[in-house]
Amino acid sequence: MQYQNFRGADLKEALSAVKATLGPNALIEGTRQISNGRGGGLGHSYVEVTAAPPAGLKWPYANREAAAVETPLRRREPRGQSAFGRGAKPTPSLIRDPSEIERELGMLRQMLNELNESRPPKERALTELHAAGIEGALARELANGATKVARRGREALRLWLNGRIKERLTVTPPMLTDTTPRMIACVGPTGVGKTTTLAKLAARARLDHGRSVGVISLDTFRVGAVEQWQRYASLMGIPFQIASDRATFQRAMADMPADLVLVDTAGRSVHGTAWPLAGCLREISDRKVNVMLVLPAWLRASDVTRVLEMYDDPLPTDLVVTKLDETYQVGGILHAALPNQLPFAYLCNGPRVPEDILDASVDGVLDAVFPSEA
Ligand SMILES: Nc1nc2c(ncn2[C@@H]2O[C@H](COP(=O)(O)OP(=O)(O)OP(=O)(O)O)[C@@H](O)[C@H]2O)c(=O)[nH]1
Ligand SMILES: [Mg+2]
Repeated sequence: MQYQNFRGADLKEALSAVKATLGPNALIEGTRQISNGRGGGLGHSYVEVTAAPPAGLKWPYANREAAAVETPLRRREPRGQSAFGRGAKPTPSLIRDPSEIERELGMLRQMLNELNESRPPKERALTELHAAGIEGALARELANGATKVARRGREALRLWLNGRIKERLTVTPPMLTDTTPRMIACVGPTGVGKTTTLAKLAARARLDHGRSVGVISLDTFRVGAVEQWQRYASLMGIPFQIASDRATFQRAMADMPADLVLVDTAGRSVHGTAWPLAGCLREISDRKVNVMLVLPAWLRASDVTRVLEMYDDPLPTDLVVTKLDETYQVGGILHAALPNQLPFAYLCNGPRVPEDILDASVDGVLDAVFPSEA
């Protein structure tokens, strides 16, 4: 509850300040007589009333002028422990009431919305897209034609933008239930969740769908990477092989009695450095091959472009978005999907194996990238 202090020379005056601001049904929490402790002409005292608005009355209350009598309390002192009442200096508190912070955020949001409403319609569309992390040429492309709908208000504009994104989103058909022999390789920067995603897929394919699954790791660089897979493989009861180049990859494949082969790779830090995956995949002709580019949900548009330049051989066929649980601004990943018509395959919203993974759906991606505020 939002308490305020009101002062007056006497109780009547303090109560009329309460009434002017919070109305006749204000909830009175307490009254105090406060004096500076001096007598005679130096003496000074007043009455302070602590009150809260009645249920249903929302800030900024009825009367702004009267509300200026006293600023709202930052944090209520426990009853009878007011430092001010004991004559000591009140100590400013660093702990703020969460409901107060929420209210201030709501006001800021409203102010920004009002500010946005006063902008030209096309700019309003761009502001909405930028707020979602969609930038530059892609934002301009999506905002094209927004002028008319933007005049119908923010909700209509957001709905329209949602539709514009939806038109261009694609998803990969489910792979784990499809019994076609397949190889799925995960590529992407270091630490984005390639190994974790493949472990989730291995567990799902093996345990939920009873598929025959095997894993080959081309990551012989990261300390502990091999041991991590050995542990996963023995827990799931699936074969695991290590390879470092085309020849060892071929040998590993020859020893791999599995319909679904998952290939783990190391993150690539410099473009042009030795990258065995492309050579390894060229040998594969007897199964479908998916090269899934793994991107964290919080990657910004400019970094997405840089990553795409690094991972151009083999060209990715699908996208996996990880770490959706770590951010609210997810639009950057559309910069990988839309311009390149890359379908989304999986969405990962946590590190737990195998729980935190979902088959991607158009609505799932939209909901993450451009959530409806209705
Ligand atoms: N919060 C969260 N953490 C994740 C998610 N996916 C993976 N992680 C965590 O991210 C960290 C890195 O995951 P890895 O799977 O090792 O990433 P990687 O891409 O294989 O990393 P390198 O092999 O070093 O290139 C681990 O601590 C994972 O538990 C996710 O969706 N959400
Ligand atoms: Mg890894």
